[in-house]
Amino acid sequence: MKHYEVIDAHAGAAVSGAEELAYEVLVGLSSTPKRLPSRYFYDDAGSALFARIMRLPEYYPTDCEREILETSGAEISATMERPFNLVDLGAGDGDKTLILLRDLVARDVDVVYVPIDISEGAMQGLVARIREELPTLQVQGLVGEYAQGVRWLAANREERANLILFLGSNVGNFDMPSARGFLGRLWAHMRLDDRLVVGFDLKKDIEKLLAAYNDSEGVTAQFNLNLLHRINRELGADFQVSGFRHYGTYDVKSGAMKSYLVSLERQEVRVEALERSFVFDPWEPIHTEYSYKYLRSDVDQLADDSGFVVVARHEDRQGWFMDDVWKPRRSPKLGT
Ligand code: AVJ
Repeated sequence: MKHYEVIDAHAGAAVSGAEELAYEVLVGLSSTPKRLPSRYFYDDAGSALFARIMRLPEYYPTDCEREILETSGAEISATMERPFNLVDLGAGDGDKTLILLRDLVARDVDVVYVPIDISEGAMQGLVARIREELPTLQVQGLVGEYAQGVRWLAANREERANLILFLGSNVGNFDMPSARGFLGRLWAHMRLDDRLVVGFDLKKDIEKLLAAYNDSEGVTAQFNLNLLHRINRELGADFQVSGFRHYGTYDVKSGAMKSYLVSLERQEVRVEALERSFVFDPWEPIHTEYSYKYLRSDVDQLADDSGFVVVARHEDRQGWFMDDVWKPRRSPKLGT
């Protein structure tokens, strides 16, 4: 295996990235209420904005998870037999994973780092940073969606065990049925000696949640609005981005932070790639993101329902965030 290979997992796919985005925009903007999928936040510009969000004082999840990994990272990687792969789903800038990687390299553990991210720019940045900081570490970066990460697991099952990271409460973007569906698919492709680390943002003071998703510098607003810039760029649309406002709200019943883009006026937006227009009424919302918050009992239930046993649970001092270590609950008769 080459040291710094970056594979474009979308190459050779039946449908191009632009066609998929066009399809999602067609379906989402034709729906009532209108919606757009949050995974399209993460083009190179959006990933750079999210890296800024992670450094905002109000965005507590990153600080909490960093504290957890600094305190318990060695214990988490010690759950693995060696050698192993560290598979990082939605690695982003890899800043938090580097806490684990520095420790593994210092202890000379035989580990291959497999970051997976949909932003090519984020992946190039991450690989360059590792080359600089940890030049002996083997890295195989994949540019693609989570599904490509699952495919990678399936294709490499015979090789080594995997410590799979799904950090940052990325799982919170899924509603409950989709979370069970995705984790269940991971379960089906895991070896019995694989371990999954899932980051969950816990339910807390609603004022803290609202501040984290409506930051005072307006970076989260830019991040949300970038979705419209992206559709303008990639699909030849003519969204007047200044005619929309970011709105982040907490839904107590479902336990989710929900992000919207609200149209401030009546407008008609042409999407050239779709050869059609969409009308927005004044104050009409587009729902763009869920970020679910969990009770510890919700997490127990989710693990059980998607085929896992909780083997360890690590929280920050404030009890705001938690990294859970799960193993697949499955008879060896089903295969390793
Ligand atoms: C990267 C999905 C975990 O939901 O908290 C941050 C993205 N959105 N601020 C989250 C996000 C608005 C973030 N995740």
